Amino acid sequence: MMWKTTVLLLFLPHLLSSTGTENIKQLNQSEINVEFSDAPVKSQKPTGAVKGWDSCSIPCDITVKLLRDEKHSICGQLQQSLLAFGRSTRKLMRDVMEEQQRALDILSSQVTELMTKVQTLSSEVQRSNTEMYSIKPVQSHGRDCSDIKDNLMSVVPKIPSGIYIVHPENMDSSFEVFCEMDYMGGGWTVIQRRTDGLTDFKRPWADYSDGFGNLAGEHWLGLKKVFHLVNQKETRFQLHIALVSSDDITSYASYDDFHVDSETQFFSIHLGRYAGSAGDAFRGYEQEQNQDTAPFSASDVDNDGCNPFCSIDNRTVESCSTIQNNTGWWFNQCGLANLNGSPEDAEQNLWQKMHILWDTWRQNGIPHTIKSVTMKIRRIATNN
Ligand SMILES: [Ca+2]
Repeated sequence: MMWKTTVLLLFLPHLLSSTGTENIKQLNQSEINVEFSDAPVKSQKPTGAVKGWDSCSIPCDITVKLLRDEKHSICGQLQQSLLAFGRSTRKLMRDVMEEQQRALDILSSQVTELMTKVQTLSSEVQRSNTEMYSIKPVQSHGRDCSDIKDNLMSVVPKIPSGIYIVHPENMDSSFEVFCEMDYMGGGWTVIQRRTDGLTDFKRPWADYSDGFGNLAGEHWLGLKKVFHLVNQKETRFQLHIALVSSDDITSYASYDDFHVDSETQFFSIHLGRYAGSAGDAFRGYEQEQNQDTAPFSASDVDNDGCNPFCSIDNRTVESCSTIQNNTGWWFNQCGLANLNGSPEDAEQNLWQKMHILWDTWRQNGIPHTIKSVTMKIRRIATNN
C-alpha cells in the first residue's frame, strides 16, 4: 500500500543553510509532496526509475538525508532539553528541600523558644507558690507553732499558715518550720509532708536526723528538731496524720501523745492513744508489727528488728529500709506503716514497698493508694 505524506516546509531554513544542496533553492515555499512506500527508507533503491518516484519534486535521497539530519538535530535538541530539564528539576528539588529545611529550622527554633518560655513560666509559678509562704512573717517567734498561735491570737484576727521561726526551750538555736494555722483550729507544726513525689526520700541517717526538703512543699523536718519540739518542759504533743488517697478520699490517724527519744536512743517513737478513720497502722494487728517504741532506722542505720533476718510474706528480709525504697522510718519487722514512701509509685507491690504505706486504711480489704500525707504535731493543754 502506498501512502502520501505531506511535508510542510517547516525546516526550510535548515535546508537553505545546508551546503551542496543548491537545487533546493529552486523550491518555492509550497508544499512538497513525497510518496513513500510502506517499506523502510533504507530498502529503497536510491537510483533507477521506480514507479511513483516521479511525483517527488526533489530527489528522494536528498529528502531522506534532510529528514535524517533534521531527526538528528531534533534528537540533539531534545537531549539538550532533557538534560536542561533534569538540571532544572534537580535544582528545583534542591531549592524546595532547602526551603523546607529552612522552614523546619525556624519551626524548631520557635518550638525550643516556646519550651523555654513554658519552663520559665512553670518555674516562676513554682517559685511564686513557694514565695507565697516563704515571704510570710517568719519574724514571728515562738517555741513551736502552737506557741506562736497562742502569742498571735490576741493581736492578729486570722493567723496565716506559712513558714515561721521557732525556738524550742532548752535549745541554743532557732529554726524554721511550716505552721498550719487554718487546719482543725491551727497551731500545727508540720514534721513531714509528702505530696508530689519530687523530693527524694531515699536518704541516709544524717539527712533524717537533720531534715531535708522544702518546708513549703515536701519535707522531713528532722528528728533532732522534732526531739527538741516535743521534749519541752510542761508540754505534751499530739500527732496527727492526714492522708489523701489517689481518688481524693481523706482519712486520718491521731495519737494523743507523741514524743521521740534523743539520737543516742535512735529517736525511738512513743505513741499515745489512737483515734481516727485510717486505723492504727503504727501498731498494726499483731505485736510483732508494733512500731510504737521502735527506734528509727535508715538505709545505713539498721534498728529494724530483723536481726539478722525477718520472715515476711515467706521471704527473708535483712533490711526493711532496703525493701522500702531506702527510706527511713521506725521499722519493726517491718510493720504496717511507712509514710516516707513515694506517692509517685502507686503500684501496690507486695514485696518491694515503694509507696506511702498505711496498711490499715483499706477499702474492701484492699489498701488505699495514698497520694499525699502530712504529719503534724500540736500541744495538748496540760493541767500543769
Ligand atoms: Ca535488719
